[in-house]
Amino acid sequence: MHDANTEDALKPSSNARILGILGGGQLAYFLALAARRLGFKIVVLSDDPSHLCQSLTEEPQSELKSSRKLLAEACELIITENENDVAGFLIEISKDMQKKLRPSVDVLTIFADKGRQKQWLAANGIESSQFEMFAAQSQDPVDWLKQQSHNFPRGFVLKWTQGGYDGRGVCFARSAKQKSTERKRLLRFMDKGLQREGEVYAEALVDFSCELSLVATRAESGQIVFYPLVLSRQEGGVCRLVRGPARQFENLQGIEEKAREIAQKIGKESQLTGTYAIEFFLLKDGLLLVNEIAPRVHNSGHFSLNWGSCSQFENHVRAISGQELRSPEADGCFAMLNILGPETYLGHANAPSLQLDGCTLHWYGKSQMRPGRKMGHFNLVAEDPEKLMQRLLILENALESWTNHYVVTKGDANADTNKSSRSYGKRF
Ligand code: AIR
Repeated sequence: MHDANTEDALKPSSNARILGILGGGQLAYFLALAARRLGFKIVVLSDDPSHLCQSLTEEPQSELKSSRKLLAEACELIITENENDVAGFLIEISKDMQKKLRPSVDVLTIFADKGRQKQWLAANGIESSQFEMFAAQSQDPVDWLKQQSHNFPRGFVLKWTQGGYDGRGVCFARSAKQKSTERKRLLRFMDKGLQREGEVYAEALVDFSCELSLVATRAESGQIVFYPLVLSRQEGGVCRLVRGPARQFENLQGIEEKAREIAQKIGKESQLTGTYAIEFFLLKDGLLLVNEIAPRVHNSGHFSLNWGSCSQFENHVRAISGQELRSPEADGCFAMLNILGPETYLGHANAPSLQLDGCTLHWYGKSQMRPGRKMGHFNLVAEDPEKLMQRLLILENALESWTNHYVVTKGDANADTNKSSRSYGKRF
């Protein structure tokens, strides 16, 4: 990824503080860009030599390149863009070096593991859906699955505690009565999760009226700023669209206040430093359940790159480096539409081109497009929800044409183009 307009004139001074970022995807890129603006030098602790932050990092000496441990030594502070790498990284580095991590190792240990996260929520009296851990040492998986059908007669979701994101590591068991093929599918999923050195749990399928997300940033001093509560639409476990502030689109009396209270409690009880995101289910009776917490910047906060005075990325860097946070409030409303690889295409892709008022494209420049892969996103702003929805319709149509081009380009007569375009053709 290279954004010539924003990266220019960002050369840090020779004695600048060095910030290490664990991971090198789009979240790392936006973090690196914000940190460079705040005067940091960036070192990316990624095993991927073609990570997305190359234009923003200091070229490390070649002997350092091979070792994340050596790179980490050079950093004053270390942040992570992606909890999947955390456990392995902690093993690589000394206890002393672990002190450089923000949020702290204790916080990452709770929230980087979805099972621990559920247990922590329950222990702290924060409502989330019911769940049951699978004890691989002592329980038979078939018996356990049968038991879950009784525990959750309306269906359940199996989740890996580690290694899941963007729809990976999640498996729906919709029918309580498992036929043998269904059971095999669930057992295969459990097996894969256990092979990843994590655990597996079942959680109740929730009949929600909508999905909401709240991004907040907490400083070490306890100062906290909230981004507006947003409505999110997930497709196949992947975030597709975010709209906000949610209160401008739906009648959600008291819900934003409740979400902020929960966020405040999570931040305070865990002593979390930095930006974090909480995904919620809003039930039909008005109950707000925490779905998942990400102890980092999040896709549902990408709108803040073009709405408000301080992005989730900048506030994250401010928080972890002891700077005062900036309030992100602004007028108007916004949407964020993810650009996902279509189901039938694998290969190179060019950015979509579109001229639309209030619309900004963020194209990540990934070398390969894969089904469901996040290739970029559009941010859209408007004065009011009506105007926003008009623009969103135009944007959505443009994205559908772009997607169809890749479906057709593949030249596969059997490609299920209808299926692919249908998933892009949803109206919001
Ligand atoms: N990411 C991390 N957790 C969830 C998401 N979406 C971001 C991170 C990570 C990148 O997605 O920035 O590095 C991985 O994207 P991909 O397309 O390589 O799987």
